[in-house]
Amino acid sequence: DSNDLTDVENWTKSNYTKPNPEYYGKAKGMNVIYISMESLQNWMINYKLDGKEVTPFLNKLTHDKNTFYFDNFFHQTGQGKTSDAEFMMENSLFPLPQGSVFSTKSSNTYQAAPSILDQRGYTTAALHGNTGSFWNRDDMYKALGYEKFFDSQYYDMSDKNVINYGMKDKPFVQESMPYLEGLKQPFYAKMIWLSNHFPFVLPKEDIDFPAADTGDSVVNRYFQTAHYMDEALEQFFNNLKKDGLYNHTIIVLYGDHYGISENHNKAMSQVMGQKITPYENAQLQRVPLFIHVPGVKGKIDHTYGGEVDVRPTILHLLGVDTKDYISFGSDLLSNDHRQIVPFRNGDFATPKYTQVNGVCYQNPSGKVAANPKACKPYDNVVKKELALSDKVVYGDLLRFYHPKGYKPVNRAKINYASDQT
Ligand code: GP9
Ligand code: MN
Repeated sequence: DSNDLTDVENWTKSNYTKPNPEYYGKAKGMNVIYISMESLQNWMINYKLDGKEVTPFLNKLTHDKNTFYFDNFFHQTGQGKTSDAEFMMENSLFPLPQGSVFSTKSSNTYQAAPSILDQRGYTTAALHGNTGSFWNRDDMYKALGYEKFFDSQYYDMSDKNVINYGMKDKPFVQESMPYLEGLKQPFYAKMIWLSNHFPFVLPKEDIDFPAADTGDSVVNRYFQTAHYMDEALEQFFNNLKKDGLYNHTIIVLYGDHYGISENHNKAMSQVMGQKITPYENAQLQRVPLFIHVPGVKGKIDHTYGGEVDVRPTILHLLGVDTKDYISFGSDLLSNDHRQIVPFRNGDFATPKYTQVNGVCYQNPSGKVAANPKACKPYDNVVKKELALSDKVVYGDLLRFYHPKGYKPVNRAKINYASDQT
């Protein structure tokens, strides 16, 4: 009801983080490309298997002069996995405590990043080498305001190009280039990559890295698919440099969620060289976030944050203030950024503490906090945020909310059939 919306408005207004003037609008008018790096966890960055870097391209990118690399960034997904990550990145709302928000709440009103930018003259497109109805994307993307969706109908899905859930990353990159290059600029595009997906299988001819030797074949193969994705990322960056898009495009790379579940703790303890306790498992929920911004000096940034924080970060770089939009995240580059990272189950991470299954641990020792109340203030914030975000989604509250100058998405005008474009 309208009281709920008032609570939500009050909460997000009082938690608004002012943009950092050093970065605000520094990428105004640039294109944006998001890449969902399937299942990539942050411990892979700079990890060496038998002395060999698994992700040499990304490792180099951590030091790129125009790139921000966030190494305390966590996924916040629930059962909706990849789609939950997409939901947070573009709405700055949390996904649902059960089930997939993409599957069950696509008829809601949203004020997602694509629709916000569409109204500022951006072309918006999603690219994914799998059936468009997976995770109900073909319906949800309309609600988010995507004008175009290049799904499997647009790709050559013959056997040589496909493994597991869909297109292998390298042919996906090659076939996506003409679609990206064909978009009227400025554009906002997101690509959902697939090869590094559980159970991490690749055809022999694509394997270019040794498997690990942990006795757990899933964990062993994870290094091979991650390496393959890293090579495809390098090809993609080279393509963007060749076609000239690189110099005026923000590129956001993020790991959507964990790849290795707790069922593999035994192998993971060998990989990490330590026992995987519940505390350690929570630390492993870090996923990499890279933001390449042409002309802006980047850095390795240790700020704590999560997927819900990305929308205000990117919009502020583009010079779009977010104070009129309902957001549960806060700009990672702002000096006022709130370093409390809620997990979807109500636990959380902050620079000082990690709460797991309701137990408060001290960082980085992982010892139970001496003061049993130490986590309580954060716990209150986290519970409140999740509850308010759930009210927005379950109550479809954004249909009653009218941001200044924002025109609602007109779904009837959107058609993703390949014979329509
Ligand atoms: C499938 C891809 C993988 O289209 O998004 O989904 P996941 O299982 O990671 O959610
Ligand atoms: Mn995924």
